[in-house]
Amino acid sequence: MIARKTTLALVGVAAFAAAPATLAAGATKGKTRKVSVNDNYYGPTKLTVHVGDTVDWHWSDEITDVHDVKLNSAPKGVKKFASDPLAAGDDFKRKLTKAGTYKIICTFHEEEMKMTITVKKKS
Ligand SMILES: [Cu+2]
Repeated sequence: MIARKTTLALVGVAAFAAAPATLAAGATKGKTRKVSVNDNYYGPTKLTVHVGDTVDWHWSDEITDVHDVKLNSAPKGVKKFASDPLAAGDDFKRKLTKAGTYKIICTFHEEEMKMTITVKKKS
């Protein structure tokens, strides 16, 4: 168990060292979870992450329509966010720092294009 922890710590240090200086601050903890933005759906539509993780929405190269990412409902105290309308190849990232349920919609296709993110406390 101790050996495993040491290995993980070393991996963390290596990742930190490899990160560009602009990303280093605040990037030491938490994972980045990718979500693809497609023509009228997010993939996946349900995602579970941990407090401190970053969600990286990536607009797929194949899309032909414009989409956005809007935080429609969130745990109390979380500031709402919204991306600009973006197109193929773009990214929008947000670090989620409070546990709870986050509901995301695309304002252009809000009837069909939505997702739910569950943010869990670290155990
Ligand atoms: Cu959309």
